[in-house]
Parts: sequence; structure tokens; C-alpha cells
Amino acid sequence: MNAKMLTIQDVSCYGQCSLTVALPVLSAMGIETAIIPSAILSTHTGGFTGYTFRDLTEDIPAISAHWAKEGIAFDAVYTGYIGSKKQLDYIKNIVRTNAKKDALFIVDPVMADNGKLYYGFDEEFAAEMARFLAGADVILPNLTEAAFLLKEPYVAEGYDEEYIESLLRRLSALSGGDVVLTGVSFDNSKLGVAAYSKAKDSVHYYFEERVSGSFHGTGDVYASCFSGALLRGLSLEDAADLAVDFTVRAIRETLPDREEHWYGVKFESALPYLIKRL
Ligand code: PXL
Repeated sequence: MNAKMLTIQDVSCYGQCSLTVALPVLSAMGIETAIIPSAILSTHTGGFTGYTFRDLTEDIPAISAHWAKEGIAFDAVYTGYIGSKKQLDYIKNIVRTNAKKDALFIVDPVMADNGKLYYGFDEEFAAEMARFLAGADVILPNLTEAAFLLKEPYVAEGYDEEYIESLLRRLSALSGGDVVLTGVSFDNSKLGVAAYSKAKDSVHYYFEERVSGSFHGTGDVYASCFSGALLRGLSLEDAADLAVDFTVRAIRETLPDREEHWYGVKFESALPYLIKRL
């Protein structure tokens, strides 16, 4: 039987992020994927102005209740961009009600990048997110999100392994599980991830050549590929590495057209590569 994942994040109708990335990536990986859209926006908030925003918070408990009545239960729940504290509370309830007993719970605490919170988020939400992710099997913060979760200043560069490992251990203490920290770089020519396994108390690094600049939506490309790989049975470390390789390919696909295609990455052209790797 195919494993079933539920992913909860917004639909940005245009812009290659959140559900318009997660659903195709997970489907391509052979994961039966159910969704709960937390909100519907005409575009994402990273560079567009004047977008529409329809909040779907109050639909969440009704969807959960219907699924419970139908006996629908998931092997994994993966959350991305979540708009409010109320949604976080509803989602905690979904994990209790609509997930199987040993289901994987993966949280990408989407709220910030490059040292700044995304539009609409504040430090109070970051504190709520830090509470929400308690009990997650794996969390996937970038360095900025890690700093907000731990209520400390963001360190952009010049850090060492000791700093990264201290972040990983303190993040793992918040969640009680494994941590994959994204956007790690000790040498400007390389960018990658650090994966902390709680069971092994070990840190695994994986880097690729850095492509300069920043690319919107790559956190979602990474997190969906990682979540699919973990549910397919890859180890934490192998899932973390595969998701780096896939994300880098998606970025490279975008480069020839980068000026015009500033709002996302062309992950679609990298899907055949991902399928071959599985
Ligand atoms: O990729 C993260 C993301 C998801 N959803 C919305 C966003 C962003 C980042 O800016 O604006 C609506």
C-alpha cells in the first residue's frame, strides 16, 4: 500500500511555492498526498504586491472532523507556511485525530529568510511556532528561522561547526526530534545542510557548489523532497542529501531565464532527475 501523506500549507496560486510545489513533488515521488490549504493567495508574498489573501482557518476543523468520520488516517503529516496561531492549534489537533499512531510529523517552520521575518509574521508567531513543533520527528528550519525559534540574533556568516552544532542541539531540545538546518555555509563557494540525528547524537553535513543569489520557494522544494524521501524509507541523512541535489538541480534549471523568472525555481524540469534517483 502506498504511504499517505497530509501536507498543510497555503496555496499561492502563482509563484511556485508551498502547495503548488509540494503536491507535484510528492506525487512524483509516489506518495499519495492529501492537502489542507491554510489560505489561498493570488501570489506568494516574496516580491509581489497587492496579492489577494483568503484565510481558510475555519475550514480546518470541519475537514478534520469529516476525515475522522470517514476513517481516513495518514502515515505522515508535513506542515509548511501556516498563517496564524489559531491554525497551529487546529493542526496540532489534526496530528492527534487524523494521523496513524506512529505517523511521521515533519515541520518546516516557514516564517523567515535572510535575517528577516516574512511579511505578516512577528516574534510572537515565532514563539508560537517554537511551541508548535514540540513532538515533531523532524524540523527543517533555515538559519534565520533557527535564530527566531531560539530567540537569538541571526548570524549570517563567519560561524563555525561548533555554532551550527549548538543550534542543532538546542533546536532538537525544542522539538524532541531530529533537525535539518538549511542554508549552512562554512566556505562561501559551498552551501548545504546540517542534519542532526537525535538517536545517534550525530551531525551529518552535505554541501553543493553555491549558486550566487537567493531563490524563492527553494525551502519548499527542499522540504517536500526531504519529506517524500523520508516517508519512502530513506534515512535522515540520505533524505537530506537527495533534497539538496534536487533543489540545486531546480535552481540550475532556472538560471538561463533568471531575470524574468525571479519568483520561483523551475523544479518541474528537475522532476525526471528526482524520479531516477529514487
Ligand atoms: O516559500 C515560502 C512561502 C510560502 N507561502 C507564501 C509565502 C512564502 C514565502 O514568502 O509568501 C504565501
